[in-house]
Amino acid sequence: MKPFSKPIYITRPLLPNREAVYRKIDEIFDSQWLTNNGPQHKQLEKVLVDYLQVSQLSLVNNGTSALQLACQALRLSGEVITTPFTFAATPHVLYWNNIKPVFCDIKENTWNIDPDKIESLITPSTSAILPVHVFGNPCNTKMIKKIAERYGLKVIYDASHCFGVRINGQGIGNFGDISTFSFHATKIFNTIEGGALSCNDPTIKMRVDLAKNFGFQGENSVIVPGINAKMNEFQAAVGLLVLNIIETEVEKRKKLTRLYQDRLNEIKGITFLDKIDKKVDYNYYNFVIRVNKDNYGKGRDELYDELKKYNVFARKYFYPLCSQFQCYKNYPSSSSKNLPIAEKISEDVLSLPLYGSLTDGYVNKICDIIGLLGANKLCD
Ligand code: T4K
Repeated sequence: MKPFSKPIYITRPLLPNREAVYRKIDEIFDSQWLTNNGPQHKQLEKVLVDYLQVSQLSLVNNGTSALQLACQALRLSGEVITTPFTFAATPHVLYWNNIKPVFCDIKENTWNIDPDKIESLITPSTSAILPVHVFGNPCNTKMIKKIAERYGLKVIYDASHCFGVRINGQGIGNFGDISTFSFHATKIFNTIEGGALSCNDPTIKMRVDLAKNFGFQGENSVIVPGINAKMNEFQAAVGLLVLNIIETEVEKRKKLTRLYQDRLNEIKGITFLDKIDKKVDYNYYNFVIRVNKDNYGKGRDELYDELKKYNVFARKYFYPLCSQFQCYKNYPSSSSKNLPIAEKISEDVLSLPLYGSLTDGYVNKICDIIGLLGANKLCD
């Protein structure tokens, strides 16, 4: 089979209509208001409260800042229990807040933090749990809430992958003390770079809004040692336009996901998370497979390398585990003994290209290639 004539990346940004962007730029130029809570920012904040069905929301300049500010607003310290199967930003923000990340293993069937393993990691220094809704699959929020209440811990959900996801019709940003979102170009909803925090408590929102603007309250008073984490007007304007086309994008990705699932079901040794929990409205942000070397005939790394020869640039999210990074690998919680499932999953998973402008034809060809590389082993 011939390689694709151009590179097929893991994702492509969801871009709004170019003319609509030009009109927004005109609006911004006319207003001469470029950042610091301008009209585009105010409008995006307002419409996202409705879209995400949350009571309080603050926009910020990226998802990493959202996590940083969440730790500050909740006054976290000591140790925070989190997952090693996530993007580097999740444990790094703890480190930057002088908090020690404590890594907890994940569940084999969800790839999210395993609530049954959290309690044994709690010490007198633990101040919070920081779970990640990995790849848009919601964590077990009920069990995590129970544990947090029992031990008086805060909960921050890293919902970077979860824009628009709902559980039983309830927006994902309603769980825990704070949820954080990333609006990076590679996410399903983007503001080029950007992010947000949602919460139920207006006092927390007030703390975040102060902290993201140097701690200023009015012109002459600084009441906390804040930072600059503001979203500018151009980013907010792009967000407003992207929001108009997000539903169509989700539908397109859903159809492509179903096609991937139908096709890959035929191939021995390739599995994936089903995303068929009836209680959940998914956003189909990405599509990730798990490769079983014995059954498929090749391991994940070989498949990744071979796909490149066909111009398909899959990604090994999340490998290596955060617990294997140089800066964290000597922590007691990073030991292989503590993280057997996470270590296995991170060696087996591969994210495949998924974005609305990908065609059925491309997905079919990617599946044909995967079938071919697995030595034509079809399911019985
Ligand atoms: N928490 C979690 C769980 C996260 O996953 C992330 C970010 C964060 C927190 C932090 O949020 P931010 O501070 O980033 O808002 C990408 C993204 O940069 C990162 O946002 C994301 N997670 C992570 C999972 O993926 P890279 O370094 O792998 O991206 P990169 O530049 O290799 O791009 C991937 C592919 O996307 C490219 O091969 C091609 C395509 N692409 C990318 C960009 C930037 C485009 O087609 N156009 C583009 O403009 O981290």
